[in-house]
Parts: sequence; C-alpha cells; structure tokens
Amino acid sequence: MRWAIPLALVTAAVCADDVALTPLEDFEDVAPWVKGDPNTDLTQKEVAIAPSTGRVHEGKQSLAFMVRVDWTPKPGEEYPKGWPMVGRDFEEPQDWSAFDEVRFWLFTDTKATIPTDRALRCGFGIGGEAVGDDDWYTIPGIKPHKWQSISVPLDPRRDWSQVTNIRFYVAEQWYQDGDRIDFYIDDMQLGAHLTPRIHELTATSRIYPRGEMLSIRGWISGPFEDTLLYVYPHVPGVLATEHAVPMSSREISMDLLGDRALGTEEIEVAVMGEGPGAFDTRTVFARSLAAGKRSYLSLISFYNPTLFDATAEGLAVLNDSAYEAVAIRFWGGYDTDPVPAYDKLKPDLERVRESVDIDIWPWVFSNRIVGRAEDATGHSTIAEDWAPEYFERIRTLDIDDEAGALSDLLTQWRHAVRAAREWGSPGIVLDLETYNNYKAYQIAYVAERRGESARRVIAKCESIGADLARICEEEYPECIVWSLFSHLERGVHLPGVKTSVYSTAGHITLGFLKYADKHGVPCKYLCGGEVTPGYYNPNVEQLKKRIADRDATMAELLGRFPDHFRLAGTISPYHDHAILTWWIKDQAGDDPQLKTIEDFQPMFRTLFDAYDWVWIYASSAADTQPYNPTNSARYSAVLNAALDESAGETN
Ligand SMILES: [Ca+2]
Ligand SMILES: [Ca+2]
Repeated sequence: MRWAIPLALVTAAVCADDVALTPLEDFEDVAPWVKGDPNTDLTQKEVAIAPSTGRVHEGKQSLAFMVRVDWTPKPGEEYPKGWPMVGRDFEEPQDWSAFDEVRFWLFTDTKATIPTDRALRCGFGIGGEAVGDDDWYTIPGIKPHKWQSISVPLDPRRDWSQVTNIRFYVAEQWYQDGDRIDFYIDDMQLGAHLTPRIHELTATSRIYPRGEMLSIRGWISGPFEDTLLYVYPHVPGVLATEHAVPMSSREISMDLLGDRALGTEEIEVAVMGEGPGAFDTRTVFARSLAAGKRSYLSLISFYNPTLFDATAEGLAVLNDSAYEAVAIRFWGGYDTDPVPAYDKLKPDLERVRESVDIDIWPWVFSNRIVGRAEDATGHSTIAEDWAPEYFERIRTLDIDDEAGALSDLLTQWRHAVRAAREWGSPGIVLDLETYNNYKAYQIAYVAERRGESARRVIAKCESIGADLARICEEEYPECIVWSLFSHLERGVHLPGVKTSVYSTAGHITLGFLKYADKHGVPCKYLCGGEVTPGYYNPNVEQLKKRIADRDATMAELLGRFPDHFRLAGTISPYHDHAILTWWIKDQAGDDPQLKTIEDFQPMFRTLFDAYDWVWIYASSAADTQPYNPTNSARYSAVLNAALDESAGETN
C-alpha cells in the first residue's frame, strides 16, 4: 500500500487509533492567548485567562479559561447574556490541509451543572476570517474533574491551507446566573488519519424523476489516494451487486442510474484499499421510489367541511378535481363537547360517505389534551372569548388523563379509525399541533409545569402514541395514519436523558412507531412534511434542497422503522401572489418567483417525484377557496399535469 503521507508527518507520533499526531500548542507560553471577542468586546468581565501550573497534562503548564456567568446588565453592554471567549491568532497562516482533526486535553472544574447539549465550543478561523456560524464544534460529553481527550474533526469539505486563529467560547445562557466554570486546556495536537474514514454519507432518489437515479453523497477524511469506494445497494430479497469507483478527492459522489437503483432500501458504502478488508464502512437508509407510480394527492384544509356540515352539494366540486382524498374534521381543534357514542355519528357518517366519490379521511386533533396557561403562546386564531374551562383544567398536557381530556381524545380517535374502516378509507389524519400552547411541545416546559421528570413526560407521551397504535390494531390494523408533521426531524439532548429528545408531539409519534413495530401491526405512519419541506419554498432548487436534507435527517428513523414509517410531502400553493396575506405573504414577499398557480407546476412535479403521498394545504392566507369551481378547475389542471408527468403518463 502506498500512502501519500505528507512530509510533515514523518516524525509525527502514531497513536493507537491510527492517527499521526503533530504538536500544535503546548501552552508553555500563553502570551498569544487573549480573552474576549476581538470583533466585539475584549474586556469581557466574565472571563479571566491565566497559565496554570496546578492542572497540567503536559509540560509545566496549561491554559486556564475561567468563566463567571453574570446575567446582570452592565452599562454600555448590549447583551447581558454574552459569549465569553478565549483564542489566539497565528502570526502566519497555518497549513492544516494534511490533517483531519485537532486534539487537545480538557479538564473542567466546576460545581455547576454542566449542560449536556452545549457546554463549550471551539472553532478555527480561515484566511483571517472569524469562525463561521456553522463551523463551531460543540464539544460533547464534558465531565467535570478529570482530564478528557477531545477530538475536533476538520470538515473535509473546507480548505484548511490558511488557518489563522483558534477560538473557544461558551454562551452565558447555556448556564445559570452565577455559575463558575474553569476550563483547563493543554497539549493541542494536529491529527492525520493514516487510513480513510467515512466522515459523512447521505443518499437520496427523491430529488430526481421517479426511477431515474439514486445519488450517494458524502465525504471521507484521511488519505483518498489509491482508495476505492464500493457501493452496495440493498434490495430486499436480492443479492447485493457492487459498484466501485476510485476516489479522486475526499468527496463521495456516485449516482446509481435506473435499474441499478430500483427497489433499493439501503445503501452500504465501503472504503477499500488494494488489500482485503475495508478501512471503513457505513450503511444509510435510502428507499428508491417506484417509477411510473402516481402520487396519492389529498386536500387537507380548513376550508374543508366538518363531518357535521359536509353536504353532497358542497363536496361535489372534488369529484372532478385532482384530489384522490379529502380530510374531514370530526371535531375541531378547540372542540370541548362531550364525545358522542359512535352510533350517534352513524347518520352523519352515512350521509358524508355518499356525498363524494373520492376517499374521505377523518381528521383528529391532539390539541384536545393541551392545557391553556397564563404564559401560553398559542395559535393566533384563538379568540378572546374562546371556551377555556375545559382546557384550563388541564395541567399543561393531560398525559395522565387527570382532566379526562386524554380519554376524550382516545375515544375520538377510536371513532375516527372505525369510521375510516367502515368508509373504506385508507386511513386517518392526525394533527399534532398544540394550538392552545406552543410551549407544550417542549418536554422540559411540560416537565417543569407538571413537576415531573423529563423522562416521565417522554414515557407518557410515548404511551399515548402506543395507545393510538393499539386502537388502530383493534379497529383497523391496516390504517394509514397521516400526520401533518412527525416532529422527528431533530432531536436535542436534555440533562438526565440519554437518548435524543424530541418534542412532545415527536414522542407521541415515536410511541406509535415503537408499538406498531413491536406488535407487527400492518399500519403505517406518514410524516406529513409540514416542518420539512414545509408549506412554502420559493423555488424548485430550495424545495429539492429541503427534500434532500430531510432524507439525511430522517434516514436513521426511516431505517429503524422500515415497515411503518414513511414520508409524505406538502405545499401551500396560491393562484395570485398579489392577494397573499399573513404568514404566506411574510414568506413570499412582494415579488416572489411563483406568481400564479401555473408557476407551481414544477414545484408539484418535484413533490410528486419525491413522495408517494402529498397533501395540498389550501390556506386562507392565500384566499385559495378550493371549493370555488373556477379555482378548483384551475388548480386541478396544474396538479393533474404534474401528476401525469411524474408518473410518466404524458405523451
Ligand atoms: Ca503544557
Ligand atoms: Ca454577562
């Protein structure tokens, strides 16, 4: 094997994990290190720095970075909760392009609780620039009172040939007022990987026409010369075929075209040299979409009638529309009436089923269990005189059914699932928006308000999700649950909880998926996409970027629940940009690229290529009026053209 090891590394020490280390900073002279943010404030009273001979990992001294959190506003200070910082500038730019990581030793001395998500960040400035907002590295797993070896990866997509500074900072708001934290830093080294490693890997087929291709993107660290990238698309029940390409840079870029991508559920990537055995392997979930398949299109809108006011006359326009489905509210998001017995609904169920030819999906709101609080931030449509007694009884979120709201929700859910089965509908729509109080999404807020641990709130939310899945199992096992959003895009870390923490809605989703998986219920759960790709994107490029980003962030959970978890897409189109108001006006601005409904055809096409299920959110903010026959015909013409194109049904 011939590795192109840079000359600088010839004398470097090779440590056990296949990394050659070169000294960078031993802190035996701390004169180059200064406190404060050179761009804003060098005085920072919250910070002191000093050489330390008491806590040393190497040589005679280390650097002490001492932070005294102080939220009290001071004269002339713009931000009382500031960003205590320490750093050094190099006299000459340093060439780090041969290296893959920076290592150092860290000793943290404090009586304060060290936040588990963010406690200390570090970054490196290039070409005289400050560290970019996206380039800060959050040092994970900091423990007090011991020396820890820290490794900061150097992003292989960046040019590291002109490094000009090193910075460390904390944000005062990560801590509590009055907290004292002393960080000791010693023995910084540059590390070069002796063998290639996979730094990042994503795969998606969704941003291309159906069946066309699957793209694999990513980066390796370490040497790329003389390496081959092996890609194995895993198609269930089929022996994996391999595709190999030599690496010509650290960037992974491989496209599997047509048949080679068909039916793929997972991509395994291996970085190989000339010898046997892989240097590194990684598997990423990537389901390729079937060619020639037509997306299932639903209209989910507050223009839709409810179970109790829907009429054949009102719904007739949908019979000739592009929609295969419509969502009907059984009870509104703010409904507090006693839930009727199922038999009482029967006349309405029969009348509505006979009123329209397309699929009807019952639509249920989990806001029923969200309490109203003085400090609530709720949906802006909540009226002043809106009946509060029911919701004021609820302690933030009725996870223990103390107010009976959870029982009411589960009864509504059971009725709706049963109705979907009796109607012959594919499933039901779940709206997890906490309209009464957006703070009720936060596990920490709910835990604090209820005086319970975060872990207990998470377990209770997951138990609600499990109840929803169990009711599907009992009433309609094949039911598709189409959530408007799943809230599984991004997990955070909370003190005392080892795994990723999502919102309360996210944990209801997770509870559903876990139950369905464990009990082999043949139901499915669709993440609707209200969060990503979101209702509004300004153009196809932005929409495709968000679709690819979503694949990257969701791959792990899609791979964990391959039989149950699916992605759906959404969009909130409009026919006249000049009449936009409210949130959609805020996003589109005065001169959007998308001006008329006809301009949306490539947007629709992109969504239909990306997802087997797509819903149109017809908003009142765009005065869409989907039940106006003229509007319906105009929207449907564009939607049908895009559906035909995506399914390959055009001539
Ligand atoms: Ca030292
Ligand atoms: Ca301060």
